[in-house]
Parts: sequence; C-alpha cells; structure tokens
Amino acid sequence: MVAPSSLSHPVLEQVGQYIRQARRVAIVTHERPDADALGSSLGLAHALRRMGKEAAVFLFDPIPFGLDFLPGLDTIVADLPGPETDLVIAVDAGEPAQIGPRLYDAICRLGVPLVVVDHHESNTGYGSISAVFPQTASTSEVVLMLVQTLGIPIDPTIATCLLAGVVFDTRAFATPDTGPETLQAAALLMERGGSLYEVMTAYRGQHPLKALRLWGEALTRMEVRDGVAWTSISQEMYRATGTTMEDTEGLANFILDAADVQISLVFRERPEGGMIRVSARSKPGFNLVPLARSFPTGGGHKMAVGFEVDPPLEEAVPKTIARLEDLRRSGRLDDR
Ligand SMILES: [Mn+2]
Repeated sequence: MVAPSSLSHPVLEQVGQYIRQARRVAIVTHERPDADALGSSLGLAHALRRMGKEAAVFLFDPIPFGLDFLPGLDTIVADLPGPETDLVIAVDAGEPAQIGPRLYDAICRLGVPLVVVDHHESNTGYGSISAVFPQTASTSEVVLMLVQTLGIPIDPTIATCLLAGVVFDTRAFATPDTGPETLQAAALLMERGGSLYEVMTAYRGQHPLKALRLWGEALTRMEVRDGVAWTSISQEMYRATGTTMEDTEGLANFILDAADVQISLVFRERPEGGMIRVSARSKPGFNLVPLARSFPTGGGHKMAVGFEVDPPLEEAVPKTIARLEDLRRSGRLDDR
C-alpha cells in the first residue's frame, strides 16, 4: 500500500536533522497525559532507540486507567532530564504551560534545542522548531510521518503505541477530522504489527464502574439551554463514589453524543481544591478555541477545549455559561 506520508514535509526533514545530530534525547508531553500523549511519546522513544539514540520519556504524572497496555511505560522517568541531554522533543503539548512549569523550566535551563511535534490548532509555536499539523487527527500520526521521514523501520512496539494515539484521539475513527490518511496510517501500523483489537479493547474499557456511578450523579444534575448542556462535579461527588478527577475523562464527549446537544461542558472541582477545570466539546460548526482563550490557561482544538475558572463552582458555572452564550450570540464561536 502507499505510505500515508510518502511525500515528506520540509519541517519534518528539519526535525530529522535535529534528531540525527542528537545522541541523548529527552521526550516530554502534556500533564495528565492521554493515549495520544503517551502513544506518541513512547512510540517516538522506541523509534529513536532503534536509531541507536538514547531516548527517554520524562513525565511525573500517573498513567491513566486502562492505558497500562502501552509498551514501554516502565521506561518512563519521573525526574528531570539531566545535563547530558542534547535534544528535547515535546509531543502533543500545545504550549509550555501544558508540559508543567517544573519540567519546562528544567528543559529551558538545559539550553539545548526544543523540537515541538504536535497537532493542536491552538499550538503557540514555541520551541526552536515547531512541527505542528493541525489537519492531522493525532500527534501519533505526525510522529508516524516523522519516523518514516527518518527511515526507521516500524516494529510492533512502535506500531501499537502510535495506533493507540490514533484510535483514542479520533474516538475510534469517529471524529470529523478522521480522514482517509488517518485510516491509511492505522492500516500501515496494523501491517507493522500494531494490535487494533488490543487498542480498541482498551478504548472501550476506559471506565471502571465507579466512574459510571460518578457520571450517573453528574448526568442527574445536568442542565440544558439552547443545545448547550453542562454539569459539574464537586469534591463531595468524588468522595461519595470513591473516584478521582481522572474518572471524569470522557464525560463531556458522552454528553455531546446526545442528539439534541450541540455543546457540552463539564466543570470539575479538583479533589485538592483550587481552580475549577472545565472541558468543553462541540459538534461540527463551532469553534470553542475563542471561549478557551478567553481564560488564562485555555487551549485545545475547535471542537475540544479545556480551561480553568476561578472557584467557587456555584459562581464559575453561571459565569462561564454566560460568557459562552455571549460569544455564541456574537458569532465568535461560528466555524464555517
Ligand atoms: Mn492529541
């Protein structure tokens, strides 16, 4: 079959130059990593090792429930990269803040090139060189293109990591940015030994029962106005169901799937307090980035954004919904 990226891109050639010149590569991604963050960073680490590089993924956060099948999780380093590092690659992180200040400051202090590989529309263009492909459904596909550019043979380990990123970021090939090239990438990864069955089983099995109980509580208190549906999760709800913030992953998408919902929002208190985290999702025709960007730490894709709002929850919710309604009325969320 035709490789999805047989036409290599100039910026990936440049990234390839940085990689060829490097010996010890540190890979970082966004905090609270998802399957694309982990799949693209681990897939890249495996590929760089195949090239004879020393490569490691640096990450402090725990691995989300259900992603423990990803090969190479045991090689993740919960520490800061040392002075022997001569290249840093950030994958799937749209801006420095998403990497986390501790890790990002350490990277900057190294004084080595920072290569950014991403697919977020909202990517700020940070780093020494920025290979951002907003049309691409997952960062894992961008890493696949990079691996092909470098001429690294794709083994089943690399393939499974990247396939996980493709499947989870496209919600199992169901997002509107899933194109023929996405399926070609997935097919290629399967040909190289990636297990679609294993990845799909993990995709369907993301939620333990206690998470479903939490979702049940959240769905009961959901409100709806003009196709906008929102709900919130309080510290008390985590306590009552024995859950953590991680168990809220996927709820905003689940609500969005309702036939009469155009935009969904989930407001979450952190178990430890502090800022309220908001996930917002939309069906095609909307661009939620202006909403996210109207808050200090917001970012994401047109139809999937995250941001933080000042507590308390009782004030954060009406304030945010009012802002969303204003932006929507003024046409600033239209995507045509
Ligand atoms: Mn991604």
